[in-house]
Amino acid sequence: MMEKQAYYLGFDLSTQQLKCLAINQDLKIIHSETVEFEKELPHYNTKKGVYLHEDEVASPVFMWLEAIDLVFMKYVNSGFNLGKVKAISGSAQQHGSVYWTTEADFLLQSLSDNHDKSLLSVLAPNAFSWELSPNWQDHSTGSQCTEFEKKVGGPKQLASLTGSKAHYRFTGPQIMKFVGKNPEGYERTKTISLVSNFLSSILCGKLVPLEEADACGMNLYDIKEHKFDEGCLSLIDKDTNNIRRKLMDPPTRCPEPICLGNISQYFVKKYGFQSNCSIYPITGDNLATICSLPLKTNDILVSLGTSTTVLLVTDHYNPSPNYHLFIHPTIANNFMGMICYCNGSLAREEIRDELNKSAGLTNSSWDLFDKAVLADDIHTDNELGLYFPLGEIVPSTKATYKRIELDPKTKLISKIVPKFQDIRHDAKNIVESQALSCRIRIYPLLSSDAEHSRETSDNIHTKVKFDGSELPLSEYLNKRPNRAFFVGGASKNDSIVRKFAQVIGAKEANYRLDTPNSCALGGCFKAIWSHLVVTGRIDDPFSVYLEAHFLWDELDRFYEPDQEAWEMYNKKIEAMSNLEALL
Ligand code: XUL
Repeated sequence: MMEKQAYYLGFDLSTQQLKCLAINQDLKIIHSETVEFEKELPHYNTKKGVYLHEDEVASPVFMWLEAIDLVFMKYVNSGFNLGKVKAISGSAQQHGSVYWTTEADFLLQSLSDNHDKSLLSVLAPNAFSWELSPNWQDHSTGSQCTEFEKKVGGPKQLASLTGSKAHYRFTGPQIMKFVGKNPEGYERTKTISLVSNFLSSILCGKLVPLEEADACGMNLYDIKEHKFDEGCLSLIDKDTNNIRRKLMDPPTRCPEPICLGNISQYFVKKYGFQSNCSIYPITGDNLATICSLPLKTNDILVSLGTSTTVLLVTDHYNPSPNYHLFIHPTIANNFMGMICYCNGSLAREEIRDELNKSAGLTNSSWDLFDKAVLADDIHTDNELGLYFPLGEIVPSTKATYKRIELDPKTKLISKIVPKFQDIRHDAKNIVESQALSCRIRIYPLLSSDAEHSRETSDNIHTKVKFDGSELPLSEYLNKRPNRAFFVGGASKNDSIVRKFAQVIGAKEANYRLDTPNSCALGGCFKAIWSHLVVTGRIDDPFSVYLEAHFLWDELDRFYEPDQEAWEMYNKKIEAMSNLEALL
């Protein structure tokens, strides 16, 4: 059957590598190729894909051009028939910007007649007004961030307008810094793209607009009005029409599957694509990650890596300086919430190592740690600990450790203690408090129709405060996510993921998945769904399509919701608020 021959590609242009993943029409991964920047393109002399000068971090754009040719070359060399690819989308590291000259569009279009050359040789000499792209790890825009917040009345106002308070890495402050440092460079810049529409522009062989969801990572986009904010734009350029033109305003709206065009003849002639292979807007990596799983409103995704990141889908726009909100790339009238923590696996590993050391072990086995976390005879009901070997974002604090004991009756702090009975208690307490922190901070993001559970009369008047906002405790007992999806290294660890699932308390199901492909796979799903809608084969919304066609067998449904276990942690919320107040 014709349909059986259809392939879809999803790119992931991340900090350290360019990946290109292929799926077939059954959503099965059939091929993958990767270019690792530091290893395979060593002549750029990057460290893990970036240049680092004090607090400035940037990537060479030319390296990305070489990587794009190289990844397609690898596909061809593997015998993969790129002629069967119907559509391409993908993901890119967020916030980075690329600066193009007036000649760029002509040079991109001239690629069609230059398939015997490389992208680098056609574009590098004259298409870019700056050969670098600021990276999300950059920390050099402190003064610009201050200006952004001042302009709109403070961090809260900026978050309310753009979905986030000012962040060093966000594109608005980064462009403002570029203009200040290099006014001639800005003058020579005709167009500024994000990394996402840099990649789609190369694939299309013409400059294509920003993608709206990724544009929410700029501190420039008014989320409610779906347009750039004049005040924020004016910080970059008093002539706001000028900067607006450079940003190719307006961005492509989400979640409409808008086809940006067909793939450039350069790739058709050089690598064997069909001329009608369609390119769909590429989005940011976190946004693509939520498209890689069948997440719907009030579902959450917890990434248990070096740091912990919580992503969730909500139809409730409740912005705050403590987290991020982006327009959802594929689900209408929904947003992606993102909460970032610094302390994740490193903090847990510290306790694991101490525990092993105390038992005379020198290895890094998780056995003792796991046993302690799940042990019924280690009682932590009246204990709570915060373990921040690194400074933390939420709650905002410098590196610190704090342990408290609770009064068994009131469940309020009875005393601060230097340590617990033994390190096994720390193992249990660190996982419990990390999970409890996620649970508390997810709450304000969930939509108002999330499940309402029973309210007990004794908590109606109790107020708790987290990250500067005070709410009745009962509010925290009202809402629960529907489903929780756990990914990242520690999702393999039964005890950690089980405890997280128990404390967070998703009401329908808990799944886990160990995949290095989330971002690229989200791109593949965006490509296939967009293409099927645009060509009139389906008219399902993205979430309906993915729910029906997702390969559920690849997920591990591991812990069935347990109301009682969830309720147990209700009793610790007030103490957690008091403990954080001590920081
Ligand atoms: C998100 C962020 C990072 C990059 C990584 O705000 O800065 O996740 O997108 O590629």
